[in-house]
Amino acid sequence: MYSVPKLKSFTAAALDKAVEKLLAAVKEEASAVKTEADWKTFRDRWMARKNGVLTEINDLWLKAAPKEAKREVGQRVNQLKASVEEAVAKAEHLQGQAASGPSAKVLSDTLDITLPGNRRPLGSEHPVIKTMHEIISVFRNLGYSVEEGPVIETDYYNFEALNFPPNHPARDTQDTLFIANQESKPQRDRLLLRTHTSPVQIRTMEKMKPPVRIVIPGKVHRNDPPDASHSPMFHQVEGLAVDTNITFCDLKGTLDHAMKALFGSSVKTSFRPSFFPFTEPSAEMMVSCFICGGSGKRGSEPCRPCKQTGWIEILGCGMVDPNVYGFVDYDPKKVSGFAFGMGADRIAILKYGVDDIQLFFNGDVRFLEQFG
Ligand code: 2NL
Repeated sequence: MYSVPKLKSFTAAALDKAVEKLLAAVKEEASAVKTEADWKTFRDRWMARKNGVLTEINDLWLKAAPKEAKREVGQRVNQLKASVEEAVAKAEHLQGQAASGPSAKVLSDTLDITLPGNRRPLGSEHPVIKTMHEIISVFRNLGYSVEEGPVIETDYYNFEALNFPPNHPARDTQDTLFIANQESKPQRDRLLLRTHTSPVQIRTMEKMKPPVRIVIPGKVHRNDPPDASHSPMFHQVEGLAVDTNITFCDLKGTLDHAMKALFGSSVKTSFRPSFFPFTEPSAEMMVSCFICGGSGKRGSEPCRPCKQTGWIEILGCGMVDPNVYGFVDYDPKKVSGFAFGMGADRIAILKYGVDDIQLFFNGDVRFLEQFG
């Protein structure tokens, strides 16, 4: 067994040799540790304050070293301490593993592989999200990219940059939910829940030069009391195309194609004049009723979704008002574009024949699991 020698010489070579012998001894003794009792003996032999090897080294090497060698000896003694501590910790770990050992663990964890597993029912995509994905995918196939943005917006992005001047009565049509206690801020910086996804189009035009082709899905909020056709939170998909020479024909062709892709190639589209502050001219697009095929009747019964008219209003659209370009540093003399917006919840209601928008948001699994 190793015992600490007195050093006759304190040269670097002599120190190296002594250190080497000591490290070899720790290694050898550590490898002999098998049980917890072995490990305790090993630890005390090397680390005990009284008569431990490290303490002896301190006395026999460091204290005995001549003044000029103390630095050198001190450094090695510190390194040795670290090595010994490491060896002791490692031996404890190995010893612990051997004692509780894989066999003991396996024995206590015996597994009956014939028992049935825990079934976790698969969820399904929410019908509104599913509808949004379908709409988005039609436009992705036309080369549009998808953008998203914040639900809590500033007055500037939700209204001002979209050509609603401060205090303009058009703002009243949006029943906006404002964040409280912001009177001290300038109006344009006040926060609100976005009433449409159009702010994301403004943000995208700020960072991207034309040509732009984007669709924006997202949640929006309005201060509407909930009923069968209203919810204070609902979903929109908006789109925007800005480039040189974009005309109303491009708008009609794009949206007619999109409706045929969504509702079937036999649907017809029809446009009628409307108003939005951010488009000029503006239109509402109607789709021939895909429930009754445009006849207004289902057998002898009146068709309810189209109110017997044979047409369903599906979205709003128009050519981007040149004033909007002024806010995003586009040149209205060089570029033109169209935009559109649709309510995803409304389209899901029509597609699935749901009679109450609240069913989408109550979280009743018996309703939601029907859309898997
Ligand atoms: C609707 C109508 C619309 C837009 C949204 C838009 C956005 C920008 C510029 C111009 Cl940045 N227009 N969006 C345009 C027309 C209609 O939505 O009924 N949505 C549910």
